[in-house]
Amino acid sequence: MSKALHTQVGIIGAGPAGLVLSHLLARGGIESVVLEHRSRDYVEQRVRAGVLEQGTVDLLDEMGLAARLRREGLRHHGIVIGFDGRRRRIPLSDLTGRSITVYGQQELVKDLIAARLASGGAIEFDAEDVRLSDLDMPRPVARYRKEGEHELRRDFLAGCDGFHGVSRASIPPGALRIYERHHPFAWLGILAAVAPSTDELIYARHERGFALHSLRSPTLSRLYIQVDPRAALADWPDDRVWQELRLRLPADGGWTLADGPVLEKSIALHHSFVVEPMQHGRLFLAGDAAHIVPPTGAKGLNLAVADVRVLAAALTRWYRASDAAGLASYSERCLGRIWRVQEFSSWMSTLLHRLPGADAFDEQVARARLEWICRSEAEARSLAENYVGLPWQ
Ligand code: RFL
Ligand code: PHB
Repeated sequence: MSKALHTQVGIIGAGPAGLVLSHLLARGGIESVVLEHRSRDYVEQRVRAGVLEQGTVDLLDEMGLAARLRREGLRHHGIVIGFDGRRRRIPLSDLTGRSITVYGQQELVKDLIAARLASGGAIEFDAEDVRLSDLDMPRPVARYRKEGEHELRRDFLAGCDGFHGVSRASIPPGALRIYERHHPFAWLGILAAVAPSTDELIYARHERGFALHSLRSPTLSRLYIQVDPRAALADWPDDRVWQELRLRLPADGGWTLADGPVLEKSIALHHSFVVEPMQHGRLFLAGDAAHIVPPTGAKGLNLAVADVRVLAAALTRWYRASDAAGLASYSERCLGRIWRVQEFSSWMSTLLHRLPGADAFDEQVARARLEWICRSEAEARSLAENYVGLPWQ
């Protein structure tokens, strides 16, 4: 028999991790409230990820949350690797039987918010100055300000508030082990109102640096170039970005890149980070609050969803059967996948970026490595398996 289900879980952050968790908990009959310090409009407009693994899409489908994603998302069966001025295709679906879907993170966030509110779920936007305490107590506390001071006492708190959130920062520093690496490059990303010049993502290595042509819809393109981590947006007027993309993306077979108005432009530093354990008392960390990967493998959002899938199952077990085993092993279960993805993301980054100080020798070795991946089915399959996503455990 399930216990009486009062509002049990406080979730900090209405990003993919927090929102998917609130849906998964609702499915298990567990009530939650999400505290988000930004406005609804802000979180729905924030441009970020684009690639969803098949496992992520299947989970959303199973939960009845993928209707628009299925209609508007672009299902891809391969990616293109560019080097030496040529394009080579990695046939993801032929190699793995699985696919990826390109769908903007902000579109997914819109869908998750709308569905949660439509089913009576509680999301408090504009919840300012969130503070967490009593993490070791049976009922930890989240306080916040929104037209006055509020206090939430819940059975559990889920810290889904991203890398800069308050959750991880509320844990006494000595209680966590941090693993971290700052990479010597960044991505300048643009969202442009122009039909994509490609049907599949192009990841290009070039001696001037990495470039990526991604997509959002039949009329929207998403593109990235590797820039110096000290670069400022002012250094990169739109014309310069398009010119650099043209130099770095392979133009074999007379291929050309169409440009158009730039709707958004931002710079993201590359950072790898893992915190262990992903729990302190009754606070559980999930998604970017617990780990960051460089975006080259397109994994951050997918990892966030994988975490909350494990957390929701553990919490459901606790409420349904008074069984704490799932909660006790939450961190360990998640960390296996996280470290695998860290390795893959670092490997993809090293494969495709030009490191500062790299010389002609490094370029030749990188070329040979890419050539081998495109020639050896075993190498290509390894890339494809990791890229489409590991099966759930
Ligand atoms: P989020 O999305 O950062 O959401 C956290 C939420 O918490 C709120 N928040 C707070 N709320 C209350 N109180 C506080 N003190 C708070 N502090 C923060 C924030 O406003 C926000 O709403 O974390 P989450 O949910 O863990 O999701 C992680 C993903 O957003 C992230 O990993 C991905 O965007 C990474 N990523 C990609 N992942 C993929 O799986 N596929 C991709 O193709 C992909 N491309 C990317 C990416 C990340 C990028 N950047 C910007 C680093 C491309 C780029 C360029
Ligand atoms: C994106 O479309 O935003 C995107 C695609 C692939 C990546 C990272 C980001 O590796």
